[in-house]
Parts: sequence; C-alpha cells; structure tokens
Amino acid sequence: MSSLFPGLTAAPSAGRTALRFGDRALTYAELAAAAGALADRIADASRVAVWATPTLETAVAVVAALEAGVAAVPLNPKSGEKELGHILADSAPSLVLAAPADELPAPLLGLARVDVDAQAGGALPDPPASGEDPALIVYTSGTTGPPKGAVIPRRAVAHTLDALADAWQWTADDVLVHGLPLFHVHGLVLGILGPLRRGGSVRHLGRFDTEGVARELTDGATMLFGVPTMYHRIAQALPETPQLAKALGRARLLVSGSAALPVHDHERITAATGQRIVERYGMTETLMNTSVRADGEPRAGTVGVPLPGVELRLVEEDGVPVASYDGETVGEIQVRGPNLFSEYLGRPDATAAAFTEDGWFRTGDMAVRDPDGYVRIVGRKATDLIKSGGYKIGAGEIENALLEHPGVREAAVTGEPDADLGERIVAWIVAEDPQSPPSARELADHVARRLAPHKRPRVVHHLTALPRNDMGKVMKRALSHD
Ligand code: MCA
Ligand code: AMP
Repeated sequence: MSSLFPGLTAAPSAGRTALRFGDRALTYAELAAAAGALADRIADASRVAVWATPTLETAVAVVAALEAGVAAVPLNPKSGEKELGHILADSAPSLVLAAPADELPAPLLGLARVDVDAQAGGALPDPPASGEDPALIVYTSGTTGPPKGAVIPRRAVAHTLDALADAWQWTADDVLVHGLPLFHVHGLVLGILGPLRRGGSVRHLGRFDTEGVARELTDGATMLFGVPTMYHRIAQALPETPQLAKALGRARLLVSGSAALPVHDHERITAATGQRIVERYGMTETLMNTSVRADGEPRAGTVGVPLPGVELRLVEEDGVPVASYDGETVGEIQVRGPNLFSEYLGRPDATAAAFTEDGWFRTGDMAVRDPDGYVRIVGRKATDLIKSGGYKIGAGEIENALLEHPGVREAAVTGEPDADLGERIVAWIVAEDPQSPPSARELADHVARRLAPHKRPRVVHHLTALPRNDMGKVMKRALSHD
C-alpha cells in the first residue's frame, strides 16, 4: 500500500504548513524529515506506544509509526495507573515514544523510551506493503471489563478519510482547527491524519476554548471539528461574544461528532452565525459511517447518509432487517465496509460477538431512517455505556474501580442527562460504614487516579442497599428514576 500521506513527498506541498500547535509548526518537508528520522529509529519495533499529549511530538510520532509500518498505540497522558497498566499489558508495545520534556509515570518506566525530535532530519522509508497491516490500536470501553484494543488497519484509515473528503469536499486548501485529545479516533485520525492525507493543514489549540476557535477561524482556518460539549460551550458563549459569531460565520464547515448534538444547540448556533453544523456518526471500531454531506441538505438531529463504500442497515430485535424508510421503525445500526477494524486485540471471543454471522458489525446504536435515507440515532442498546463529553465510558469499569475503594461495599454506575456533557456519570454507593461514607470528592479522585479524570463520577448517591431483582442483579432503571 502507498503512503497514507502523499503530501509528505510531493514537491508542491513541501513548503506548506502541515501542523501547527501554538507557536510551533512544521511544513510538509519538515514533517517528512522528522518522521523519516524517527521511522528509522523505530523500524524494528513491532508495536509502539505513543504518549499522546496534544503536541507536535504526538503527531510526528504517529506519522513516523505509520510511515515505518509499525502499529501505534496512543495512550491518554491522563490515564490512571490501573488503566495504563492494562493497556500496556494487553498491547505489549516494545517502545514508548514521547516528547523529550515529558515525565512518564511508573508503568511506562520499564519500557524503552524514544524521544521524539520534531526538528530531526531523515529520509522516509519505503511505504509498507499491505493495507491490512495494523495502523493503530485504539482502546475503547465496553459495558463490562477493561477497555479493548480495536486494531485499525491502514486501509480503514485511508478509506474513512477519503470518504469524508468526498462528503465534505475536503481539500488541501482546508485549514482545520480543533482542540480534541489525540488518543482517540476523532482527534487523531480525523483531526490530525485527515488534514495530512489531504495535504492541508491543522492547527491544534492545545486545549479547547472558544477564544482559540474564534482566533483561528478569524485567521484563515476553514473547518472546525468538535464534540457536542464543545459546540454547547460555543452556543453558550455566542450571546456575549460577537467576534465568535463572526468567526464561525466565516468557516467553510463546522463538524460535530462522537455523540448527539442536541437540536437546541444546533438552532442556537445557526441563529447566531447563519451556519448549519454538520453531524457525522462513527465509532472506534468502524471509523466513520455516515455524515451529512457538504453538498446535501443539512438536517439537525440526523447524522446524514452512509459514506461512500459503507453499507448500513437497521435490524430489529429478531434479526430481521428493517425494510422501510419511514422515519419511525427503530432498529440497531449494523455496518459493513472497508472502514471497519480488523479485530479486538487478543480477544477473538469479543471480535466474533461483535459481528453477525453474515459479517455485519453490530454498533449497538439504535436508529430510524427518513424516507430519503438520512439516519436519525434514537438511542443505544446498552444502558451500561455512558457518553460523557464525547468519551465512551463503560459503567462496569467504573464500578470495579469504586469497589476497590476500602469504604465501598457495593457500587452501581449510571449516566444521567447533562446539558454540557451530554451525560454525566452518577455513582450509587453502599458504604462499608454507613456512619462515615467516603465523600463524593474522595471517590471522584479515586476513580480519576486509577482510570482517567473523564471517568470520574460527577454525582455520588449513598444508599443503604442497591435495588436488586430476584436473580440478585442490580436494577439500574430503578436507580436512575429515583
Ligand atoms: C477535574 N480534573 C481532575 C479531577 N477533577 N483531574 C484529576 N482528578 C480529579 N478529581 C481535571 C480534568 O482532568 C480536566 O483537566 C479539568 O479538571 C476539567 O475537567 P472536566 O470537567 O472533566 O473536563 P472538561 O474541560 O469539562 O472537558 C470537556 C471536554 C472533554 C473538553 C469536551 O470532555 C473532551 O476533550 N472531550 C473529547 C472526547 C473525545 O475526543 N472523544 C472522541 C472519542 P484538563 O482541563 O487539564 O483536561 S469518540 C470517537 O473517537 C468516535 C470514533 C467518534 O465518533 O468521534
Ligand atoms: P467510541 O466508541 O468512543 O468511538 O464512540 C462511538 C459511539 O459514539 C457510537 O457508537 C455512538 O453511540 C456515538 N456517536 C458518535 N457520533 C455520534 C453522533 N454524531 N450522534 C450520536 N452518537 C454518536
């Protein structure tokens, strides 16, 4: 397979800016040189971990790994020790790539470290041979147990980015701005690899804020990617920030994804800026499945139509596909196509369970289809998956972490609606000692330390017992409706 980034070696793009993080930037020629030098240093590794801070070094590290044909495992730099320990044991990388100034936590100290030099000079190797070779291993939460590593092959990355280019008329002239984390598909694959595959450029904000968005869109950026929480914060800021409204009004394309953007936020942004936000729908395992097209009719509350090459069907509980496009009949979204992952690393059982017998991937998302094919997501099959701030979080993983706290006898975790985060994580706790239960702060810190801060409960309720059915199973619906 050819390089995922033709712009790295094409003469016309050599002097163009590829990446900008704050006041640090690399042209395509400089990126090719830095990635070439690093690719040479890691060429013998079978798999590398990347300490995925929102920096130039992370982008160089991932590009180098892809150019070397070495699978990269992006790590959340805020991962707690338990989560990090699991990912390292599960993915067994032979090296960790990090920016020279980064201090790595204990679980990584046993691993050989290669510092990423964004100014280094070297030649790119020959492109790796096969599209089926793993490009990335991205960890994603399930309903129970620790996160699973989704193995994403090179052809899925190439396919999804080219399908989005078609849907969004995305070209080398586009300048993307975003402030997403770089250890998930949204921020890394779409937000960094996307512009680089097009030969365009990306400006990363380091961390999301509305001032940065306004500044970059005023200063020539053409596209914005964000999760609904970011657009919600934009919608909140618009009434007092005319320059933000003006900046958004100039953008070519504003894209939201990772969770549903409430229609109210769509409407507030359109009213203040004249822009319609484009929603697209994807998943770590499938990369992108559908999108509202730049040349299509925008419709708030829908995720648009299947992307080129993606087959999508809705399937009812009994396994029968929904034939009608009536805007009413709900079915599970199942997808097939070159955008799909190859497997969960080391988990043939979980991989097999994720597919139907005839090879469709079960997304677990429930939807209806409008008469013209627009997909409208209406919910999720599993109540034990929570989407908070655009992060997918398994209730079971947090329950297990809470149970490791000495003051906790029983724990159940649910998600409840939150205007900012979409859903917030709620913990229901039976304390070992009801007279002195652990505080909400203590439990949030405990989870943040062991897993990651975005997995911490935002609300804690103390109960004398969890509601259970005759089989002893916790009845979460009874909890949520308390
Ligand atoms: C707070 N903090 C703590 C604690 N409490 N740290 C340790 N212990 C604690 N007890 C820190 C947090 O780490 C954070 O630090 C800061 O305080 C604020 O926390 P929080 O309120 O959680 O963060 P936020 O500022 O509200 O974050 C909102 C956000 C974020 C920026 C929208 O949720 C986000 O970046 N979401 C993006 C998720 C995403 O990319 N999902 C894509 C996956 P600090 O401020 O330093 O961070 S889905 C995907 O890839 C699929 C394919 C798809 O379709 O896209
Ligand atoms: P993740 O596993 O973190 O990649 O998250 C994938 C999940 O995010 C999907 O299964 C959907 O539930 C959700 N998702 C992504 N994009 C959208 C969207 N535009 N609207 C609603 N849900 C979305």
